[in-house]
Amino acid sequence: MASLSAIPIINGQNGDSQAKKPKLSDDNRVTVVLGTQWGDEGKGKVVDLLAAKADVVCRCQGGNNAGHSVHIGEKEYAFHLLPSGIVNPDCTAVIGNGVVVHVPNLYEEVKKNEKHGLPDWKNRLLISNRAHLVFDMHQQVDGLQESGRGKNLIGTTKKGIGPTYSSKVTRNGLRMCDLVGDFEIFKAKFQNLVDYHKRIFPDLSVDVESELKRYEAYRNEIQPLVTDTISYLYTAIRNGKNILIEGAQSAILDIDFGLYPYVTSSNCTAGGVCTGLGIPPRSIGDIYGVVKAYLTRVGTGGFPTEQSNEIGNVLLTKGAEFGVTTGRPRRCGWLDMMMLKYANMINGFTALAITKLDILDDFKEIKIGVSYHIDGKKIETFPACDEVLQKVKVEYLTLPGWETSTENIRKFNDLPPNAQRYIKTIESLVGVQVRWVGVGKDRHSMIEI
Ligand code: 2SA
Ligand code: GDP
Ligand code: MG
Repeated sequence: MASLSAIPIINGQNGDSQAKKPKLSDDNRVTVVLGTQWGDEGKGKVVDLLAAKADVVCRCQGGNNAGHSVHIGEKEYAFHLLPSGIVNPDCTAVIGNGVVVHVPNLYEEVKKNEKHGLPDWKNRLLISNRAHLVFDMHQQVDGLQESGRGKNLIGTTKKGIGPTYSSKVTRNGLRMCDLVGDFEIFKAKFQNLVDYHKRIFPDLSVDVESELKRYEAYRNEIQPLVTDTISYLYTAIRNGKNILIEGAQSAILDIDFGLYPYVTSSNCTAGGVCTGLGIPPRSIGDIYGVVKAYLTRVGTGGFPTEQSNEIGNVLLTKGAEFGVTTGRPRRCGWLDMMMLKYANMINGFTALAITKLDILDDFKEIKIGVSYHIDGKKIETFPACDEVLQKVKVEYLTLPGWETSTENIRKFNDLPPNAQRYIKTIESLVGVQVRWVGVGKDRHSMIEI
């Protein structure tokens, strides 16, 4: 039997090795920012705020269906695949194994943001060798599937997200490690994927040769960025680095917890952080839920608090509620507590950030949906089926508005009393403290409580 002294010390926790190595930390916890509704809550803005203190910022799921905006003075960034925190020049950005990456779209995004002044991204971006590749073929299939759904269309972004996660689960998808590995094997796997899709979609047109040429060129460019992000993050956590995770889409769009089938194809809730980055659950620390002060949805499906009227128009226009990726107008309505409580059950938020309070500035009255009823009976849990959600009647709590601008306010106590009351009502209904309140799109338009 080996003596104890012969066993190598991996953690550097005794003797000389401790003096030479950085202080290792087993209790360092990552911070997570997640959407609580149907997306577009302003996660990008909250991530930008927290990234000021982060060393590493990560995306764990989704792809370039996401659209996260960051406004810094005159500069406007729209991020789809890049973590928004990349705006901080001291941050390393990680695209995790749970993300699906369309390589040409990634380069388009990088180039666009470079023009807006994104500094030195090449030395600060790491992409998981396990991340799956989205091909144009997947985007075509996304469109073909949508057009085949008739009036039951999901309203996807047509970025090929669902078809790529399907390939992943079918186990014939291609990953970053294939792209930067033996290209002959990549070619064979790609041909196999094309053949598979052509059997299902005979109308699909794929120019295999030119696609392969295109990817052969990208291969050299992307190679230095592709790495084992799991061991990178393991080391970063143990070295006490400040790590921030940026969720994309949201709880009610989650493939398991959202209103299936009107969902995206990834886990946008806390579990997706662990599986999408290879981080152990015990390394998760604060989970901040981002809540828009009202509610929006892009895509089809039920929306009990939707306001298809003048109220909805005001929210759409004043809130500039248009898709960051597709430009589609978003459907608008009042805040929904059934939804927020459900999102909190799944994610266990440590605090909330409420954004876009300023968009409610002109309303005389503001409503919050507090319970659902079907045939006069109160429903205790959030429905699993969209068909049920479409039937519910909403009971509202009506609060007085504040009818004055909150845009330049930077302290909670300076907010009009009715605005404070609105925030405190949300806090007590969800049962989670509100830590930030957004009153404008700029980085500085945030009140910390
Ligand atoms: P997909 O493309 O397969 O993920 O679409 C499935 C559903 O998920 C919704 N989805 C989103 N909802 C809100 N915002 C998203 N990002 C963009 C933005 C959307 C845009 O930031 O504005 O530009 O239209 C997003 N991505 C996916 C989608 O509407 C479907 O309901
Ligand atoms: P994300 O997908 O959650 O990052 O959100 P989006 O970027 O898709 O949409 C949120 C929009 O609201 C963006 O245009 C933000 O700049 C904007 N925004 C975020 N917070 C606030 C706020 O407190 N007030 C106002 N007026 N706009 C905000
Ligand atoms: Mg968005």
